[in-house]
Amino acid sequence: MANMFCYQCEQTAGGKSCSGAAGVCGKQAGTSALQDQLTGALIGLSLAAKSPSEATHRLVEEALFATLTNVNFDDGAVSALIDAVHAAGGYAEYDLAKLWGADEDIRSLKSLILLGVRGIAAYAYHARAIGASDAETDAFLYTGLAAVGNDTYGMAELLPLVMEVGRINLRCMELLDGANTGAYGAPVPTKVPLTVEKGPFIIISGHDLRDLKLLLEQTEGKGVNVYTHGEMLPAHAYPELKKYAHLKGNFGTAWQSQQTEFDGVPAPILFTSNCLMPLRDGYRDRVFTTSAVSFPDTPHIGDDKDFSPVIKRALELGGYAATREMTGINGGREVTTGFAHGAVLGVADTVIGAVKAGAIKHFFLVGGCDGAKPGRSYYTDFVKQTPADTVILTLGCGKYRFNDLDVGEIGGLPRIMDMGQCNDAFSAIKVAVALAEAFECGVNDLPLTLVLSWYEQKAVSILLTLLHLGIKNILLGPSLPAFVSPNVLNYLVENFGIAPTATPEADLAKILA
Ligand code: SF4
Ligand code: SF3
Repeated sequence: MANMFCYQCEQTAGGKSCSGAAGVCGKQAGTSALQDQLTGALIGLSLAAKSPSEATHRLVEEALFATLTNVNFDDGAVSALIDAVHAAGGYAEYDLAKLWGADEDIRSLKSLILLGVRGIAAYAYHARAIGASDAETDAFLYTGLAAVGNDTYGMAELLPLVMEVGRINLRCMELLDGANTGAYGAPVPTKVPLTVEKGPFIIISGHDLRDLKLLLEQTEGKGVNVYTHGEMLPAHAYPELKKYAHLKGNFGTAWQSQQTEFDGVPAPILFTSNCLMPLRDGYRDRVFTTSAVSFPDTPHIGDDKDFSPVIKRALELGGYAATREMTGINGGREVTTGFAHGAVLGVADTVIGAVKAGAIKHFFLVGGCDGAKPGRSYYTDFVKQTPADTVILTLGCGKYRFNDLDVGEIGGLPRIMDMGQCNDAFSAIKVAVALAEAFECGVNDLPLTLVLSWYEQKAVSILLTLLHLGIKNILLGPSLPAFVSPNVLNYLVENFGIAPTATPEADLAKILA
């Protein structure tokens, strides 16, 4: 088996690329080659497609989603997607070796486009699952992929497209926000216990709210409780989901701890999207996947969304014999979520009043992905060291570093406000724009600093959205992307003031100076 090349996520080997027999995430070289082939087929389809059908849009989204970090480890599933893309017209495969071997600046810009398009596709996939789509977003997936396959494109053509990824992703996140709130109601601030009650239960992970809704319907009255995991936590705040009494609480912390947190758990685990890690023996026989997620020899729930095998397994395993007290990483026993744009803007007068009265001096958006690197303790330390007259907005799974901390309140509002999943970054943008309007200034003039943590490709598309909006001086950690070449990094630093995180002490001193 030839060696692989993949550098799409933050934990890439040596900060450069995974290039051996397997990646740091556990992706095998053979799977990586198939994912490259799938991407090549999608590029071929994009160069050929004239007017793709609705079914082709869905296929393209699912195929792109399957190449995100920690989504699909199953060669059979990736091969089936390749066949489907061939059948849809993508038989002339683009050879991704040309991309990986290109001039480093071209490779860097094309990687930003490709990885950003992967991120957009994930959002579009979730939105389409609840019946929402956008023609401009659909069309751009092909435009972006075709650009990656265009060997004549230079900086002049690629740089505007990189920014266009950000604009389209904003549209797509707005679409998903409208679809989620339309289907499940506007989130309301909600306290979520970390305790697991005795008796049969199911853990549901990933980002897909529709899968959760269907699972709640199918488990109702069956004596099986449901616990969210990872990025599913914010689901507790949606009225149409929280109304189910058997949606009990949240299990565990962020994705990178699943191999220890799931060890021996007496319940099945359903993965609806990233982040899935290679399975361990302590829980291998109780994992189920659905949608774009797949793992070899692991039961996969298809489009009929019949979760009865998962429910059956929950009843067989039986759950804990007695209530099990669990905590977050800082020892907290509950977390709060539901501060989406509707909830925050609902108390906008209080927030604006507190700023004008000097009770709130600064806002931080400390958000993004979590991950395994020890350097990610930066985010816990940063939040712990923020002064009492500052507010921390957060989103994504990076919040598990600090969401169980009790850092107090300002004017009756908690100092840490969880706006939702990474998929809800639109909420943060909406709040920032509304604050700027209220204070009659630009977003960059607000007392607001973005301290972002990235891991996978949705974070790439969100970062490009922030740049498209002209947001400056973002702090990015725990390390800079390997796919950003020195010249592209210089461009980002000169035009947007992006900087790597340093230490919480140094960064806070600089921000609050
Ligand atoms: Fe490596 Fe990340 Fe690619 Fe996995 S997704 S192979 S860890 S760069
Ligand atoms: Fe997390 Fe994977 Fe990115 Fe959705 S679940 S933020 S890392």
